Amino acid sequence: MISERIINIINEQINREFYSGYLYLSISAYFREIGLFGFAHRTREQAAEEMEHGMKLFSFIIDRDGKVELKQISTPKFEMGSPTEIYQKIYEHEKSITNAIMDVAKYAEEECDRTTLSFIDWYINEQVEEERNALEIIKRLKMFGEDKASLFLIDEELGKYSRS
Ligand code: OFO
Repeated sequence: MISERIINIINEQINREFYSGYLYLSISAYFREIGLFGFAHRTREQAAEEMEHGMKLFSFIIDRDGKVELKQISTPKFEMGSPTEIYQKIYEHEKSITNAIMDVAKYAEEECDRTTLSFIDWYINEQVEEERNALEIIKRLKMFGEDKASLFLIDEELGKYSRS
């Protein structure tokens, strides 16, 4: 039997994942607006991934016979800047998501809820990848700079990203 406390924190996490989707979508729209189509593609794909993360949590609550509560999704308050600045903020955001996932694991541990622990493991591993992805882009932007030629090449590469 899954506790109310765990259901509540997972419902919060559904909201965070969909908010992440909104955040990436807003960034994607901005990149598109300024002509960085590869960056726009990469962040749009990330938005789709975040929606999938939210849906996975949604299904978990249903599978455990819990009550799904869909909370209001806030408008992303995100000041756009240079690609490096944007990716720094993305990295900070992903770290905050990792902390939230760790809280789910902590609650599950406290309650010896093995089912939730095993389920949330996937998210813990996923967050390693999400933080790494943001960091790698930051490192490349810092290494090669943000002049037009470098941005063009990084943009081309990000445009080839595929989730499969
Ligand atoms: Fe980018 O985070 Fe989902 O889990």
